[in-house]
Formats: sequence, structure tokens, C-alpha cells
Amino acid sequence: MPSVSYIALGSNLNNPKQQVKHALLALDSLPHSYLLAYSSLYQSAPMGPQDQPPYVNAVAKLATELAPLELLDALQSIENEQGRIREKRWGARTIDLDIVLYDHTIMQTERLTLPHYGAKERDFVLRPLAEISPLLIFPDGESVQQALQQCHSYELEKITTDNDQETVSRHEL
Ligand code: ROI
Repeated sequence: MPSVSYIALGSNLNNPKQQVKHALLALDSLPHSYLLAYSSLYQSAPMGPQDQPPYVNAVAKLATELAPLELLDALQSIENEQGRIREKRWGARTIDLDIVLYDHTIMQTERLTLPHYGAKERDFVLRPLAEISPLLIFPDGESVQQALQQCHSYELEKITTDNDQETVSRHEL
């Protein structure tokens, strides 16, 4: 049985919309994995330093046979292929791929914390997550809807919808 993982995508450099769409295609091409669903794209104000462009955010739902750390390696390869350079903490980036959830796994290692430590405070993660899985429950029993009511707002605006021609469509993947 494959595991189900939710991955948060974020970009604010070099045509962020295209970066996010490109990463969605890359996710669907990962070995032993396939994309089950993906959210609309959202624009958000930066969390952290304000002297950087707005972000484009989305969430993908992936079925995968990769173990959590194998998945992390695969995501970092996609980030590297899309020219991600790890510079200052919370600075601008071409693409950021974070594992938000991996089944109901709870883990805390140097490389990976599951669920993602900051996900519940960020509407740019929770809104797209709730869009594709409105009934989702975190491993601690809190629902995505409860978390959404309490999280910080980053002036989210939906920039594509399901019937928007610009959205990556299933047959493109
Ligand atoms: N801010 C927003 N709005 N969206 C992001 O994806 C994002 N990613 C980050 C930091 C720098 C924390 N800020 C962000 O890594």
C-alpha cells in the first residue's frame, strides 16, 4: 500500500507560477509515486523578511512508495533542478517543497520533522490543504478547519481555479 503525503509548494522568484507548475509536473514524475490531487495556486504576502516579492503557494497530495527520507531526497533534487540556492534563512527562493504530512507519521529528526513544524500557523499551507482535503485531521487530532480558523493570515488570494485554463490540467501531467 502506498503512503499518502501532502507537500507544500512555494516560490517567489523567476516566474513563481511557472516554478510551482513545473514542480507539480516533477512531483507526478517521481519514481514509485503519483499525484493524487493538487490545489489552486494562491498568492501570499511573505512570511519573514518583507523586502522580498509575494509568494505563489499550493499543496499537492502524493501517493508514494518512497519512505519519508527518500521522499525528502527526491524533493530536494527537484528544488536543485529548479535552481534553488540555499541562501539566507527565510529569504526569497525559486522553489520550496516541504513535506507537510506523511500518513499519520510523527517524527523528529535532524533532517525532517513530521508533521511540518510550521504548517498549522500558515494559511498559505492550510487553505490549499483544506481545498483538496477539507476533512483532513492532523495526527494530534486537530482538523484542518480548526487550524485554519486560528492561523495567521498572509493576505491569501487565489490566482487560479479548477476551471482556469492556466491551471495544470490532468492531461498535461
Ligand atoms: N512566505 C509565504 N507567504 N509563502 C511561503 O511559501 C514562504 N516560504 C518561506 C518563508 C521564507 C518562511 N516565507 C514564506 O520559506
